[in-house]
Amino acid sequence: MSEFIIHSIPGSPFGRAVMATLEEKGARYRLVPVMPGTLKSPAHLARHPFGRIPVLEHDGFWLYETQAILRYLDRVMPQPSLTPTDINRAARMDQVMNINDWYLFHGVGNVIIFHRVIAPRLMGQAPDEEAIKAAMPKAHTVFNELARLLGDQPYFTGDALSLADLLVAPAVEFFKTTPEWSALGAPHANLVNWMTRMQGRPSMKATTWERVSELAKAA
Ligand SMILES: N[C@@H](CCC(=O)N[C@@H](CS)C(=O)NCC(=O)O)C(=O)O
Repeated sequence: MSEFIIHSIPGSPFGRAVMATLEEKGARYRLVPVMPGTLKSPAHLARHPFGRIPVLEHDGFWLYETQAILRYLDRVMPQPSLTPTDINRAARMDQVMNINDWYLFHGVGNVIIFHRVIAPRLMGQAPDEEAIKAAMPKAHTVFNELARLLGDQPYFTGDALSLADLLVAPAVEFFKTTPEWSALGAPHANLVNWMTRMQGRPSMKATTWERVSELAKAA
């Protein structure tokens, strides 16, 4: 199997989901770091016309959109499978992945995590407390719903890890580092235990911001 190349920026939860999936598959991959501030450059727009990350390159095949990338990886390397065979469980996986993209990221993660983690760390900016406060009602709905869907299962689709866990965990891990976690995540013991389970997986340990920054420096 030829090497997988990921164009991404250390710290991106979407990029981490791709790398964690590759780790779960035991695949050989290489990070090509995209420099922050160059997402709208002609060079990057040629890879991703919407100017985002991550982008996957494999055997001359180029692909962007994290869900499409994760499903591609699961098809091209079928073992271990990260998609349930049961139709209802597979539908649940798809649902959780869309909750990640539509509700956890848009208006919640891209506000709270941006202002609480990314802007202070990368741009030296103080958090915009008003923006964070305004995002909290939607954030509560998202975390309540994730906890409800997880229920008493070890993973979102049952006993086995799926692409849903790998997409959501990098985003939720960021929340754990914020003061908002005490209101959003901590009240849900099942979500807390799931996060601990995910953070204990070698795939997550191999793709922390620090580890991916080291890969970027070595590239
Ligand atoms: N729908 C895209 C979303 C990717 C995305 O928004 N990535 C963020 C980084 S985590 C990004 O590129 N942000 C740049 C920007 O908003 O300009 C996917 O699933 O890949």
